[in-house]
Amino acid sequence: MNLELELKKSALKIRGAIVAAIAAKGGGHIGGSLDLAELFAVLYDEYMRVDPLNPQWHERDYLVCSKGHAGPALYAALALKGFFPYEMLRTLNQEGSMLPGHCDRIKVPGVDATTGSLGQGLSIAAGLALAAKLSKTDQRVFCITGDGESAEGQIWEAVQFSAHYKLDNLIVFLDWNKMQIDGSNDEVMSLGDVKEKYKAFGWNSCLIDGSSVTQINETVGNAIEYKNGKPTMIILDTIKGYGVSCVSSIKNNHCIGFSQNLYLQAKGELETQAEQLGVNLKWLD
Ligand SMILES: Cc1ncc(C[n+]2csc(CCOP(=O)(O)OP(=O)(O)O)c2C)c(N)n1
Ligand SMILES: [Mg+2]
Repeated sequence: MNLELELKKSALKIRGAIVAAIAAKGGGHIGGSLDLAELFAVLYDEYMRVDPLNPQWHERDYLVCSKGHAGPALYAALALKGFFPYEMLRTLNQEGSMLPGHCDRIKVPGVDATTGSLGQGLSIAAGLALAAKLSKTDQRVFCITGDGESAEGQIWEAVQFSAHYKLDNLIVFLDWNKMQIDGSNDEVMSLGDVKEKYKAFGWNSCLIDGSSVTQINETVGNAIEYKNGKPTMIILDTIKGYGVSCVSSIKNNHCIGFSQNLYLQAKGELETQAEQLGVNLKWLD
């Protein structure tokens, strides 16, 4: 089996599901969802020890999507893994749906933390990681943060806490897409040398290409194996809206309306990629 190809196929399916769900709603948080497709593909195909038939399994690994507006990406990955029927994605963020726009632990099978109020998820993840240590389980906790989100002071409290408690079962990703809701990070709140900042806080820290399934796969594998008493930060160099050029070329693609025209362009692009990789994408129209 060609692992790289299989992971690329999974990422493409996730991207297709994100576009399908957001198009069904007529718009949503697409930019910061699309750029996480490779990460979700690697995590759910290779590392997350979870059971779609028993989402509350006590010994599962946890994933906290601290940038809760990437709910569409997490839901896409969960639907493709069989946590709930793919067709449910059609109801994303609609009245009465069990799939709210932001990640919801109560309503959505497989979601481990309710997020959307930025800055809080890393604290939840650190608590879960400490609990796993105290319970002497080998559970791993993954957490996804945003670069704009990193302006929240609570992030840095949790960073300090995680180093203090030597949470080497905690692996955190930073979606470094350089953009937030109102513009670039450099305009709104510069992150500076974030890799060095994490090191200075006592973490392992590295920067990789967030669009490379191979780099993500190798780095996560190494982070799981490497136990030096420190939590790990993996900074993902990404492009907001990555993989669908008619979206990534929109200057502010944070949360956009999805016209039929834009949908058809996005679908066309993804279908071309699907043909190249030999994947069947499922649309919801
Ligand atoms: C505490 C809090 N403040 C403000 C917001 C509004 N908000 C939603 S998304 C967002 C930008 C987040 O930027 P980033 O973390 O870079 O995520 P990306 O847009 O790149 O996915 C903001 C400010 C929020 N959800 N929570
Ligand atoms: Mg960002």
